[in-house]
Amino acid sequence: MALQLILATHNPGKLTEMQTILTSLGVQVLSPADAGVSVEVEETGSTFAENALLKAKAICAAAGLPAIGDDSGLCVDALNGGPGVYSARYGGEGLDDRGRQMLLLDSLRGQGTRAAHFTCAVACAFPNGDILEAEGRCDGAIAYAPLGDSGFGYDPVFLVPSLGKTFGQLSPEEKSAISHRGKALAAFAEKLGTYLRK
Ligand code: ITT
Repeated sequence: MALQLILATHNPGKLTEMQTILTSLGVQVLSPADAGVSVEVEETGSTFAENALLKAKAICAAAGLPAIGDDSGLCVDALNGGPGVYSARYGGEGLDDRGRQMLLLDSLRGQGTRAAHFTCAVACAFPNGDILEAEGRCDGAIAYAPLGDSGFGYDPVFLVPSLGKTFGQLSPEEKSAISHRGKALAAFAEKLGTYLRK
């Protein structure tokens, strides 16, 4: 029987991407709602990896099943790596995705560099205490205006220079082939394969 993993996230955009990628790798995935758990995890870590592990451990403990957490964000060179681990909270509670995109564009006005990268850390916690972790990164630049309406979060303002398109202009398959999340989950799948063969 395929391994069952709970996706420890409340973000519908992430959930869809993780579901598609992990299902294609042969993992059977459940949302926290499918597993009958709802846990609010305080993201107190100072790194993506620490926060991913906090989410995975909390859901695993609540459900008694293996759980995988994703902590990710956009790191902008001209903002000294920010908003980074604070990407979801950039600009405060009152902003939606488009509000955060516009704030980012405003804060880069007049800056010499628009270089940026996305990072994604995933951590999988098993009920026996075992942990598997992986990370992925995607380099790019911040566009001058939002383009495209695919994806979620900062996708419309994240430009992939080699494609001349933003993540918001890519299909889910095109994004996952090069994205931070696609890379982190591919690295995770390799580790999971080795772990399950042991
Ligand atoms: P969970 O903690 O419930 O998983 P969250 O949205 O709070 O959901 P994070 O703390 O990891 O998750 O914040 C990540 C933020 O970074 C997310 O809300 C987006 O704004 C942004 N982000 C991460 N991956 C992204 C992607 O692939 N495309 C666009 N924006 C992304």
